[in-house]
Amino acid sequence: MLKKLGKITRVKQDNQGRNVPPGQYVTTKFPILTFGPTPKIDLTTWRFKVFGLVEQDVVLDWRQFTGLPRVTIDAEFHCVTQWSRLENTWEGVAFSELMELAPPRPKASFVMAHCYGGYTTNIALDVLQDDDVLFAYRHDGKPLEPDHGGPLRLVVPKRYGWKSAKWVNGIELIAEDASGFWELRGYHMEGDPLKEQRFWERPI
Ligand SMILES: Nc1nc2c(c(=O)[nH]1)N[C@H]1C(S)=C(S)[C@@H](COP(=O)(O)O)O[C@H]1N2
Ligand SMILES: [Mo]
Repeated sequence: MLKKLGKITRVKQDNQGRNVPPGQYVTTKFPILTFGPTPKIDLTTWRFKVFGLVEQDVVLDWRQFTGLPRVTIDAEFHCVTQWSRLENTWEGVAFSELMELAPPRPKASFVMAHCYGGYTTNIALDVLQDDDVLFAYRHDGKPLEPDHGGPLRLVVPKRYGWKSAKWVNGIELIAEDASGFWELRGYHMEGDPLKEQRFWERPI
């Protein structure tokens, strides 16, 4: 039995039989979840940098970035505040494309994503090497809206939404895991929705 809760429905599977991670509610809306204001970004000065433990640093401007091969990915989006938006079509550049331009050095095991506005988040490199991870500039057939991270955001479908860094302007490859913005404030280092890795486990 599905229990109706206003416009959202608490489900183990949605009405098309898709599995929903534990503790999540399905919504077809696309809420905006941001700490702080949406940064104003000028595409003429926009830059994206791959740095840290890579064979060579790479800096791309908007024309160069959008000139990279484009991929389209259908993916679920799960926010730690418990909403899941199951149908999203993202278009952009595969994470692996950037790793071909700036190959990771052997010691690189984690990535810190950096954003306009100062937000950061950490993700294991092997998670990002999954073929559903991309830097997206379009969502559901339209240019990505500024409030949703436009011009460019990271999308990591197999992690809670806070790992999908909006207004991303760089990725730093690092050897040891380190906490990003929310991870410093109690969010889980890995954030796998299927394992309900929401917050730190702390003794009471
Ligand atoms: N730069 C930046 N990226 C961010 C955030 C943020 O506050 N700043 N919030 C995160 C959180 S908690 C979630 S759930 C998703 C929400 O994306 P949306 O606003 O497009 O729904 O963005 C993530 N990326
Ligand atoms: Mo979130």
